[in-house]
Amino acid sequence: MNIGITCYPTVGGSGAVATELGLWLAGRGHKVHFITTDLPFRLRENYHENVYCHKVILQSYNLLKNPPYTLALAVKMAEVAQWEKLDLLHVHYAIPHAVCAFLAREMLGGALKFVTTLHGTDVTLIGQDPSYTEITRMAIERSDAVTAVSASLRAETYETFRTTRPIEVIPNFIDPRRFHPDIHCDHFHPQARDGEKILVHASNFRNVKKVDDVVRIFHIVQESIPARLFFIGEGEAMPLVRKLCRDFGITDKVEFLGEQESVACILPRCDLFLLPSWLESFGLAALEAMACGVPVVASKVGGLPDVVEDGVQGRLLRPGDVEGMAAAAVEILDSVNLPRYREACVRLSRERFDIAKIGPRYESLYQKLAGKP
Ligand code: GMT
Repeated sequence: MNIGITCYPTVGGSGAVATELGLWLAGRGHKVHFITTDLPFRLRENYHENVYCHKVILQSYNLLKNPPYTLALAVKMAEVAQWEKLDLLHVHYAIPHAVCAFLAREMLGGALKFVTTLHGTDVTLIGQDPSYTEITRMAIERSDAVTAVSASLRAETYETFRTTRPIEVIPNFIDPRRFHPDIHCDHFHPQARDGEKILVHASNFRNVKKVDDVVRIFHIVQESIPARLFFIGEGEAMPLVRKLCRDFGITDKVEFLGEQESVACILPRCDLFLLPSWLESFGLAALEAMACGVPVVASKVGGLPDVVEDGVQGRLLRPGDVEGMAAAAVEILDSVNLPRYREACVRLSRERFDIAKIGPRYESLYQKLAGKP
């Protein structure tokens, strides 16, 4: 099949899912056309057979304050659909991508099918802003198929948008050939010093991730065991995070690695992943850590209970319960417990979330929509 994919190319879970899925589909022999403003971040490393990238060019004019992304993307979608004879278009993150796909289909007189995958804040945060609710509801209802990454996100979509549109839950996934505990990378991978345990957090540092609590948790943990904290990513919460590290006097124990192309090279060296978010529709970053044998301490919110079984691959606590999360971290990092947690993480990620099991669900949805066997 010829499959179009639109996602945000910047660092983020929805872009990671879109790109990993595209690579898997390309490996299955489909022609995959990314339609984005930039190369998606996980595509930047190599040349990939069957993968094509169509860049959306944003023209700016004096009259306009911002270049109209939505229109430029819709036009590009229609153009690529026609030229490349797309069987369908799969858009990741409803705002504004589902609206753009709807416009593209209108431009083509209905000759384009599109699937919308809901990822998280497109429903739980931005979608609930009254300025966007109605248009997002329209785009969801007019999609040819809608998927959500967790049952909790599906339930919230029904509640927020009062839609009766069938929504299929297709969970996120990992490729165990890329995310596993024994990966050996040639390039930079920081190490622990003198038997320290490594705690890690990776995200786009938006306020919803509650990264300041990562610092608070780490501050308590390092008082009882030798430990280091790795931060992977960048974003709006960074100034507060750095300030807290200074206030606690722990800057020498915290490494800011910034945005990294290959988290799969860093995670296997870590001992515990912290994700104390306010909201998390799935928690792909936690799943990727688990696939690398790293247990998780996270908030009991959204889709995280589907990814982490409390007490088995890690612990889930109330968001904001810094002391509880720190105590859970110390318990997991105890050398008597850690191997059991590590082993459970790898097992569950492979049993339930291997792309070889999840990818075919998207593939059969596409086949049904495109009317192709
Ligand atoms: O944070 C977002 O909503 C954006 C999105 C992204 O692109 O980073 O993250 C969401 O989608 C991921 C992939 O499906 C999920 O793993 C994240 O849990 C989800 N984030 C939230 O719900 C906060």
